Amino acid sequence: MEIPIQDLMISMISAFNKYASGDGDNNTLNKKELVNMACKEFPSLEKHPQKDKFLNDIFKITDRDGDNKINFEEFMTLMTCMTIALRKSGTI
Ligand SMILES: [Ca+2]
Ligand SMILES: [Ca+2]
Repeated sequence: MEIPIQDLMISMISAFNKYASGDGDNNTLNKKELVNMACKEFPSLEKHPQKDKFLNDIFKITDRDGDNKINFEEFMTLMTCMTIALRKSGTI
């Protein structure tokens, strides 16, 4: 099924807004919000043998400016890297 790219972009923005709004700051994901997003959107993570360490590492790598929050630009960089990795893996 073809999904227009514009719809995918809107979905990314909606997902970020949804998960970022867990605390008082709607413009960033804190670690808990990122973990919540990852577990809900990527259910296969539950089977990861080192899920907590993996998610901690992802948070550290994604937080490029080191302010302990993930802004939308950092979130999109993560999504881009994951999409490239998924394509490289050959599973799609
Ligand atoms: Ca937030
Ligand atoms: Ca940051």
